[in-house]
Amino acid sequence: MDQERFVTIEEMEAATASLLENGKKVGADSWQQRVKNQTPHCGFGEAGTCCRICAMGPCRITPKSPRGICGCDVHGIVGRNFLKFTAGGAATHSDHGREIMHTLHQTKEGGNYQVKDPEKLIRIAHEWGVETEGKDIYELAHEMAEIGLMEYGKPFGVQRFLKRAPEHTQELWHKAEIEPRAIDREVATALHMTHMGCSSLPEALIRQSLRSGLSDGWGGSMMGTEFSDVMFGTPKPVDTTANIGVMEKDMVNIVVHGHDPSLSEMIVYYANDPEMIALAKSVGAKGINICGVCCTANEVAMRHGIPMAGNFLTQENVVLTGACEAIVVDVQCIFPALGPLSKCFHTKFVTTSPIARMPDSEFIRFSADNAGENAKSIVKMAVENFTNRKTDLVNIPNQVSHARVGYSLEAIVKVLDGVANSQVDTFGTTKPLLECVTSGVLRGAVAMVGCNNPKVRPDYAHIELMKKLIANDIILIVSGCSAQAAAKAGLMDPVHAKELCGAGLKRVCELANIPPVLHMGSCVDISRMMILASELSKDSGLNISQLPVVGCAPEWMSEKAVSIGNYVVATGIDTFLGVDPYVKGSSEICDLLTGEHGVKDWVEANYTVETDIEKLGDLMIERIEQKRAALGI
Ligand code: MSK
Repeated sequence: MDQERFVTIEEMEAATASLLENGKKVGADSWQQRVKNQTPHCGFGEAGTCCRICAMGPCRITPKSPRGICGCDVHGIVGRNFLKFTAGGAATHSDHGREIMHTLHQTKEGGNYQVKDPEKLIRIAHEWGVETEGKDIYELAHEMAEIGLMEYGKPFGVQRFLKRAPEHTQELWHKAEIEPRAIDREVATALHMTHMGCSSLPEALIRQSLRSGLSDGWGGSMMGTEFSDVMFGTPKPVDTTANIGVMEKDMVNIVVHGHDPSLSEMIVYYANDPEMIALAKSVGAKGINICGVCCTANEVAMRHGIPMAGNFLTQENVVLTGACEAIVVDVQCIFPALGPLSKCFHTKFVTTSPIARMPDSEFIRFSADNAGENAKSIVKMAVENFTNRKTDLVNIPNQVSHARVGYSLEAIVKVLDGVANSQVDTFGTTKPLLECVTSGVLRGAVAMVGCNNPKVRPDYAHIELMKKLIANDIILIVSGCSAQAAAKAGLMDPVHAKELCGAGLKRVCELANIPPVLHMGSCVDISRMMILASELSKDSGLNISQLPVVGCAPEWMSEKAVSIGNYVVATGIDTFLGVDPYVKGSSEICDLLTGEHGVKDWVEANYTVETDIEKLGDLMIERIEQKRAALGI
């Protein structure tokens, strides 16, 4: 396969168009068609002004009917909807983290799951005040898993990881009464508050939205990230490839999709099993090719250099190639459409989690106990399915970009500082990065995250904003489907992407041998960004809100993204959205989230919503320059 320097949006769209043609041959449905069927969307839903939390309604707010049957006004209704949305996202990320803790509890020497980064485990144990001396590493892992699981339901106190934040941030949280307590409690409290007859005061609903978001970012997600590193290894820079052309015509293609690395790690392991490779050859394939979609792609790319076939809105494309023997999924962001779509081809659609059951799939329940056995049987099923492939339906667009991924916090500090990753009790220092920013070589940083959304031309906002920002010497730290958009376009290519940068960022890329867009991982790994911001604050003596750093989710779509937005803002980072979070029906909620005297008074940061992508980029640059001017740099 030829690797291309840069792939344009138009080229990607042409590839998708040719895949949709493939689909037409077999009568396949597509999200593009379903968007047409669903348009126009319900105006009440879009404005957040429909209330269906009790059975007296649904109530819809109009100038003629300004209150629901219970008397709740539009601000209470929009605020409750926003909080429920947040709670859904926080529950989802945090449950992912919980699963990781259960897997950690099952680790054993020589078992399916092992401790691959004992130094990190020991470092966190010291942070949590757990004695490590004289303990077997697995004894320690199990003890830490139990303590971590208690964070979900402990009756008293606040989240352990909050202490990682600068003292000033902790004080703001305390003063605003938004410190998250037990992780599950913040989700339960949110659902209690939004029950009929409880909270309808906008300020109270938004405070709990921040608190529930914080329970995710500084609780469940952080747990998921940190202990995935402990079990599967802390990511280090590794070279890989991205875009639909990573699928191989002559190989068995297994696509892993979802979020929890506990599944994908085992699939990757068994795809390398000599017995499975021999089986693949015996059915006429050259071997087994694993590639990823969505955050699972990020997880296995960062740890094993597994190619990334696509992101959220290209998940159907992998099946449309006609060359996908199996698409194996766990949880979150999986289109139920994959079931009927797979039936149009020879593809096996394999679901593995009781959390994400779907029609038209083969369900192979995956757990830490049976992980090895079941992963092997899934790989075997895919290999045996190769002979069912219809060669006249195979269409793999030749689009592949080179990408360097794997910039965990530890890796960023190391590449920019030369600090060895072997230090047990510290991350090293972010001072070299700060010096680049203070001197103006870099103007600042943008943390770009989140999904695709058909409301935005897919990947366009991610890619065009990134190009604009790097041309202005602003470094990008990215995760989730935003990361794959960058990788597909060639913006993580360490050799060529620097050509798109301003002179300062180009120099940094050359000196550190990094791409200008740093891949920091999956959705839960936005917690890594929170720790990076905290370290920058501590190393500089500045508050997080003073740093020339902003967050951005230009194409977001999920409840998780709203939870993320809330914890990023609550951490003191101004956040820019390209899609409205169903709040425009309430001026009071909009003022609280985006005004000068709402959340900004509590946590020193707020939201900006701008659907014009060009303007969104200008606003981010303007905000970064304002922060620089305020610091006199
Ligand atoms: S997978 S939440 S579409 S980033 Fe994490 Fe992508 Fe958004 Fe899912």
